[in-house]
Amino acid sequence: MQKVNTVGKKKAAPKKMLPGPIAILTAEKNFAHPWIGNPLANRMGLHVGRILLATAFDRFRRLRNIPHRDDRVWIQQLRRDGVVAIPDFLPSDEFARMRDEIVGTIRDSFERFPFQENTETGFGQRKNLGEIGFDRFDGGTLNRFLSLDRNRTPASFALVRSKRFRRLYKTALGFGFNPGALQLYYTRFGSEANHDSQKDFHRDTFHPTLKFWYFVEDVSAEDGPFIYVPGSNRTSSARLSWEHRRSVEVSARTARKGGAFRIDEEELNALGFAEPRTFAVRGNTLVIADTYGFHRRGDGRPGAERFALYGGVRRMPYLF
Ligand SMILES: O=C(O)CCC(=O)C(=O)O
Ligand SMILES: [Fe+2]
Repeated sequence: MQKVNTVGKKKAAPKKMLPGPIAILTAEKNFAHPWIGNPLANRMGLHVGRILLATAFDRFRRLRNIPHRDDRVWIQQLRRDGVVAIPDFLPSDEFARMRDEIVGTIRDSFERFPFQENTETGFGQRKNLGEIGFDRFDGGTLNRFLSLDRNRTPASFALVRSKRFRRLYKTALGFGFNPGALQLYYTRFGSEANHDSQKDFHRDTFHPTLKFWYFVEDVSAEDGPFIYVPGSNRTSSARLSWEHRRSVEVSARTARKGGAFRIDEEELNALGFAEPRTFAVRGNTLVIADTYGFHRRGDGRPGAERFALYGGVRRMPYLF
């Protein structure tokens, strides 16, 4: 019989937060921070002010980062909708190499670090996998991140340093990025008996920022595709009122403060957005999303898998 290991129950140590008011000028989003989550300051519009200032910085960054003509349609779509899917991103021979490397490296990692059932609820703690990466659960969903390495993953290592990729991602992000922050990303869906809160609509943070997934295997509707509400990256007055209401509510709480606000579908409708778009995509598709817009992880059947090259570079809101 197969032995099922379990990840321990211990909660992750809270991330260190910058002390004092300086945090207001950083990407800090956690309302547990005494300044960020100050109830009076938020009633008076601190949170909304941070959003408006971040939006102004973003506008300026866009003006400075004019897309190359080959990237223009994608960047325009990304800026307008907050999301874009670029199909057939690589020529077929390069794609085949990437797929073999990414799927192979991820499968090999399970030889060395087998799948372990999870007993924690919510956003789990990181579990290191030697020098190669780490696992983290969202409820029943396993996220495995593996670092890129010149020898172990030469094709991925080279892709994220290639001229075309760097140009596209830099223009999208608004400034240079550290390719060392990009990883292989494997997602394995589990049972909803242990709810995955990434499957609830939310926005990650209060300012425009990007994540990308270059999927190397098809992601069907049953494989838990990424879902995004087009246009929800834009800051309307209705959105600002919602943000204000939520900031006041979250500041008043004593627990579960966080900073990645959840939203239900009724509220999304009330904000007047278009229908959410589901990114069931073919392998060789690059999906880029501004996760200030509302999104969620689709409902994958248990055992469904996604294989991707991934970047979640959190942009500093008040830098050019
Ligand atoms: O895995 C996904 O499809 C999206 C999860 C998510 O919400 C995120 O990465 O911010
Ligand atoms: Fe998210």
